[in-house]
Amino acid sequence: MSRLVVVSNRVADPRKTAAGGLAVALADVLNNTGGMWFGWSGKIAAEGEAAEAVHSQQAGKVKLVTLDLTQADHDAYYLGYSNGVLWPVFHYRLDLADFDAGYIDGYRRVNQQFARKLLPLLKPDDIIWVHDYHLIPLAAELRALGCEQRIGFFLHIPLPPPLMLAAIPGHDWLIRALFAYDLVGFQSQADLSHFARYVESEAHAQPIEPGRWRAFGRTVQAGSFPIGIDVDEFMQLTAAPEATDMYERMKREYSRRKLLVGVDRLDYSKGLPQRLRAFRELLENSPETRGSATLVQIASPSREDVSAYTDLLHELESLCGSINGNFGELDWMPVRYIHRTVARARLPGLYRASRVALVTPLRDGMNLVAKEFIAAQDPEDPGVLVLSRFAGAAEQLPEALLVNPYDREGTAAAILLALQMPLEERRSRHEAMMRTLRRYDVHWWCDSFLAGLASAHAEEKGPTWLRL
Ligand code: GDG
Repeated sequence: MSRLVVVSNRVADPRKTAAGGLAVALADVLNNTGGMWFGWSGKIAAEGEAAEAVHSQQAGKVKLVTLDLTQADHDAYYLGYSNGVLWPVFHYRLDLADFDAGYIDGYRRVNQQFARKLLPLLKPDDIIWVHDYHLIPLAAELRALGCEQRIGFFLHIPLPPPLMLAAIPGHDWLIRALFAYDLVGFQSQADLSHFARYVESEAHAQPIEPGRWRAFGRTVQAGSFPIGIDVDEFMQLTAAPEATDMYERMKREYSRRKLLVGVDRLDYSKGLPQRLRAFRELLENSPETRGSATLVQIASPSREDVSAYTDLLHELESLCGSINGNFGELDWMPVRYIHRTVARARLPGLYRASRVALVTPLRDGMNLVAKEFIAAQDPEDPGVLVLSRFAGAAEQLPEALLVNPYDREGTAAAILLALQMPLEERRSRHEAMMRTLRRYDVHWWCDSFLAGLASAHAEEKGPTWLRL
């Protein structure tokens, strides 16, 4: 069996659990198959020291290989281009993008550095799976160095419509680079259709058959592979002592209340201020919820070195303060806002103790919290998922209460419906969503992507890629 080489911006030890979609999703897969995981160490090389060395470490069956970045490369590649351009634009936030011309050079430089360091570590029949927006040009850089192995790419975040993509200076270069992969995977049909429209209209690619295009002397296959969770593992985690302890404590503490839960990285794509305003609207217009509905909002710290996040942090603190100030009673606080990471083992207990989950991103590739919440429920008395129609998960979970997070009144009305939903309806919606979660779990995601990659034709390698 071919060795799997995973490449992503950050590398996580698959034996440990961590906050963050990719680490959670890949841990299991890598553990079971063995292989290599290559990426940035998270460290900045000391001033004047070239970031040339690679660090290698064995984690069970998996080899972890990392490299350091210089401060300048980190600033341009990570903060600048990845998180200052691609993250906002791909989440439809052109207003937050900083198109500083220097960033794209740093982005390309780091991708070249990754390619140079990875190439000598590869075996001829390796299968390489590159993850996410930080590394879009990696295959093109590897091909330019003569790499002929199969390479797949999965985009964890959404792909915006063609005209929005076209706002990025150098967008043609970026999308052309995707043609160096044998298979490109997206989270949803919507993202795939944006790709199809872009390559046909902007790159004049020729459709060969559904999901297959030819341009720049190469053929690329693309498909929708919605990421799932490990349902069995999450259910086991739900039944484990830490989660049951958490569940019991929350049930005891909130025995007279109805608990709502939100668990997100603190990020503007997650729609947190809009969610809090919808919750305030609920308290204002549905007095029966006062003294009862309690929102526990976990906002785990993330990328706080990016300036847009500081504004968001202040906005959230001020919104929570004003809701609690205006509606709180001596014995009831409407919002519990926690700006810390909660231990993963405790999360399922929190989910299970909650009647409603608010998963209301303005745009999200998939959103695994929605799936974790469903998996943690008691099937006999399950909670209700209020889900943004702009999360990739909405395509798969029509049985959730789908909302437009920009519509404050509509979202508040859906939250009320969720709080009042009869048991029978809660059960039938939950049952339908569990069927989907089981069928399209993380193993399905991994197996179907890798099967697609194995059957994708690696055609016309080489010279075309010498000039990107
Ligand atoms: C990207 C895409 C896509 C959150 N807070 C805590 C915590 N978490 C865990 C959750 C969940 C994960 O982090 C978050 O995953 P999401 O899918 O919601 O979102 P992103 O981090 O933005 O991930 C996303 C994903 O990639 C996978 O492809 O779904 O659309 O944006 O697992 O449980 N975990 C712990 N403490 C916390 O406070 N332990």
